[in-house]
Amino acid sequence: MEKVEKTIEQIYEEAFKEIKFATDSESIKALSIRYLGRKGIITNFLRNISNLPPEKRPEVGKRVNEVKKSLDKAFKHALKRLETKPSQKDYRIDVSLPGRTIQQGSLHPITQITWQICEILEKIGFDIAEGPEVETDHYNFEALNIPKNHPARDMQDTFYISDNIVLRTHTSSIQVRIMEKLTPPVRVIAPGKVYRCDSDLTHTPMFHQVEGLMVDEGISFGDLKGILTTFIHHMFDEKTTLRFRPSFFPFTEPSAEVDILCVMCRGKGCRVCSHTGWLEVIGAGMVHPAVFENVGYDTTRYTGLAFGMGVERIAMLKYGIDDIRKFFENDSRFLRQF
Ligand code: 2NL
Repeated sequence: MEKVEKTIEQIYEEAFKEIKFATDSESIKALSIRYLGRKGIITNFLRNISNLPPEKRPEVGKRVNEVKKSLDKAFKHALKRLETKPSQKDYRIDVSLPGRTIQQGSLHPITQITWQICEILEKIGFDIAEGPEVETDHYNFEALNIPKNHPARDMQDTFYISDNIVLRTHTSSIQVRIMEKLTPPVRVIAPGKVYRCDSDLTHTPMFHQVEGLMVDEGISFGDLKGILTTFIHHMFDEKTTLRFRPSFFPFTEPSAEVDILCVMCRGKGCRVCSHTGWLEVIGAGMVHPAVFENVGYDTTRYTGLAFGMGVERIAMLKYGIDDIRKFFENDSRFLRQF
């Protein structure tokens, strides 16, 4: 008896499982016949009840009828569900869905500003030169009149590969290579990545520079002022005036820091210009005779002007960005804006 009752429960459970896993109405119909048909499993069960002891028959009969009713209901339900759900082969294309787009890339803001700087200087007559980022002590320091005990050589500022090999700390090294190869007149700009062991709100270990060099007979500080004034007026606007302040670089004499009228407050004083009204953007000067000696140029015949600027600094001023690290986080929400 116990066995018979367990079996009807097992059949009940199995039937439900089969209904659940059926994927089309045809298999539901087949299942329905297999369980509830004239020669079906449940029908057979009812027929065999006469083999049970008489006192058990009403109880088991009642249960089998319940199962029968329940399964009948489940088959009908499953049929309805499967007949309204489209099968794999006739899914329709939803023409109202928005299309899948691919994100379009663009030039990095630093690349854009580098190209803009180069374009202006090319129009003034400079050629573009490139060179290695891993340099020898000779090209990065020695030829540029930076003596062995100069602070710019400190382990803190320079990334040393070995005793004699460094990551270039400025793109002047490119210009030294050019001077060793060519005789004046020389007019080159040297854009590129440079490396210094430094990191905070305004410094990253890698940044970009554009340097300029012009060597010929009769090049004067007046030429330097004219070129940089024209450059700034094109890079910003004509109202952006310049101020040349005496300074020092080992590779130029005389040397100057070039300030421009603050592009944010126009000289009134603000947070960006530290309330001075001026922004330091370019270092410049007349090429030091020692540099010419090092590359074999006749110092009695030639003079030269040189200047250097940080691209990130120009980009920050042009776009009003106050943290240099934004350029290198590669957050597409930031980069998309340029
Ligand atoms: C700065 C200063 C400067 C130069 C770069 C230069 C190159 C040669 C010879 C002489 Cl081959 N000078 N470059 C000169 C003065 C300043 O850059 O503050 N840069 C971000």
